[in-house]
Amino acid sequence: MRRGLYSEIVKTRQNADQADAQRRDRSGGSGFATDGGKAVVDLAADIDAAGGGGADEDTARDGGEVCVVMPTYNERENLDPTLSALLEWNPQVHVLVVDDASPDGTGEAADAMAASDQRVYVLHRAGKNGLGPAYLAGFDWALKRGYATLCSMDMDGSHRAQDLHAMLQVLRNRSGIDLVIGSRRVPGGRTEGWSRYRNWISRAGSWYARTMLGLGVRDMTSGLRAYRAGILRASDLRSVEANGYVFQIDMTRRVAAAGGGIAEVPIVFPERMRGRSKMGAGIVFEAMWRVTRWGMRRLFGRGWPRPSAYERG
Ligand SMILES: Nc1nc2c(ncn2[C@@H]2O[C@H](COP(=O)(O)OP(=O)(O)O)[C@@H](O)[C@H]2O)c(=O)[nH]1
Ligand SMILES: [Mg+2]
Repeated sequence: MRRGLYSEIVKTRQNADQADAQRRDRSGGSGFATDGGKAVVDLAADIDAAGGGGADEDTARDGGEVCVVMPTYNERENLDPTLSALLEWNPQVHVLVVDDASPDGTGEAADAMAASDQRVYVLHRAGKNGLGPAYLAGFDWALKRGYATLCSMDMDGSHRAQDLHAMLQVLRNRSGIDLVIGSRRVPGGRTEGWSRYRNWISRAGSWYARTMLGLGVRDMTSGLRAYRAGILRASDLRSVEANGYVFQIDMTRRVAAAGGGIAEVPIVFPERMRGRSKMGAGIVFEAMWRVTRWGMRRLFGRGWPRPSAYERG
């Protein structure tokens, strides 16, 4: 078992200071500890194969229950290695590739994989329309088909199959958890191949979102996640407007607002090896203004700016 694995369970409105205090209280042993009714859990006991060999018998219990939604835009060369590793570590999951008519033929390559592997499905969309809408279309597809667990994962090699395996074990073993976030920002989690500057920007962004939204989650923008279907159904996805990676922040606050329990499990996040990032200045700007707007509304009341349908409801 990997040492030092831990996570925090973050309940609605628990703030970052409380989470820090709780983490200090915990003396580093495994098992379960509580502080003032708010649970802080060492999840190492739930993760028995992370960092080890391939899939174990636990994954067999996923049995067609889990759908991993993977948005793609120009990821043809990443498709085969990423899906192979995913299905080797998690042989019972199903995968939905959501492709926005990639010019490099990712969609056709995914179709070919779907034809030879019954666990793989492809959703074709008309054109590049952003990460948020791609995830929403994928979640809608999977919820309609009755999957109990829906995951999100990038197709660029930055999200490791073994980390998802560990996260699914936590979701399966902890009944109070509705969302498991693969986190670069809890002990044991890290990025690889990032400059100090990029790490700083990423940390500052998560700190800003955490503070503005009053949530204790350390890695707000991570896209490697596992949700229980029920919490997604309770989170009114129709009103989501977020387009870029701020989608992940929006989903975090919606799960918290719906009363969902959130756990962060450490992951290693290597830089993509092939292809190009689609992140640009517009996506960063969108994250800034949306988080600021949500935070202002939280801090100064529901009247300003005008609430969206979701927030009114
Ligand atoms: N369907 C779809 N997928 C996208 C879009 N933008 C990014 N992706 C995919 O989302 C994942 C993360 O994107 P990436 O460019 O790596 O973002 P970064 O990790 O923030 O640099 C990758 O699998 C991309 O192919 C989009 O507009 N539509
Ligand atoms: Mg990436």
